[in-house]
Amino acid sequence: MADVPNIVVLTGAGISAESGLATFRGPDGLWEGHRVEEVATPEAFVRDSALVYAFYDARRARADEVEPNAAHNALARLDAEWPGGLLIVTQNVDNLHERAGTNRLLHMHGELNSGWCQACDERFGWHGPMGEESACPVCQVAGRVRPDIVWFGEMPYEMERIDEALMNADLFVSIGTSGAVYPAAGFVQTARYCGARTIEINLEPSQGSIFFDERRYGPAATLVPEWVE
Ligand code: BV8
Repeated sequence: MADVPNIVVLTGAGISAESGLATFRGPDGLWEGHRVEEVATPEAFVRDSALVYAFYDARRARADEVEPNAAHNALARLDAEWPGGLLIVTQNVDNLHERAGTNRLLHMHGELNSGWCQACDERFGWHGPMGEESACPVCQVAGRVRPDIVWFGEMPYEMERIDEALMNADLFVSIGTSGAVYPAAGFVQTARYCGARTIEINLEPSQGSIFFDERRYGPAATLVPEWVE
């Protein structure tokens, strides 16, 4: 529909904070003393796979204990009702957007509830703990299953699809992200360069706040429903 604006929304850990999931770089941002950049890497997985498996097991279990909040629910309403183009790109690996009912969704950094077999290269749903003894449900090989998560130094998923959406966006809204991690942190510049209006909704100014036309600071569970309405 030509006259209805196309929207791209980027979400980060801040949208899940009010559901009770820890963010990466806030006061609670360390996991057992480790920064996410130290644990979420292929090198860390080779060096100490038990630590990396435990990191994701803990987050997978925690994500199952919490519920989507008003911000996730507002985006699901937008998804259901918006007649124009809409793509919600999340950096988050939890499934709170899906559980709120959002369909036009893309996990650019992978998902906690997905596994990836390094023997047969298949991906599949995964629930519960994952470890060195885990067997691939497709090829049955044990000991080659890893979290289906995009680690630092790895290429995020579906970048062509994201770039296409950013180039066609009339509105780009960033919610709950510090703007610390690329390429996600550069999306606002691409959208702006291609003519989109840009809005930042966050608890505090992100590292890219200067690139936004409009900035709304406060909790996502309050500000996102206000923006969607
Ligand atoms: C790649 C999965 C290339 C893991 C993640 C130097 C300069 C520039 C770039 C680089 C560089 N050195 C290295 C790089 C590249 C690197 C990068 O950007 N590093 C950073 C640290 C400098 N990027 C990569 O490696 C990426 N890949 O570049 O590949 C390539 C090219 C060709 C071929 C192959 C490869 C891959 C990056 C993906 C890494 N994986 N996640 C996991 O989740 O375990 S990133 C990780 O950080 C999470 O996914 C998280 O989503 C992401 C970003 O964090 P945020 O979501 O923003 O969370 P954060 O805690 O930081 O902020 C939360 C915000 O919410 C805060 O601002 C806070 O104020 C706000 N908030 C809190 N509460 C609320 C709230 N807001 C509203 N309401 C609230 N209640």
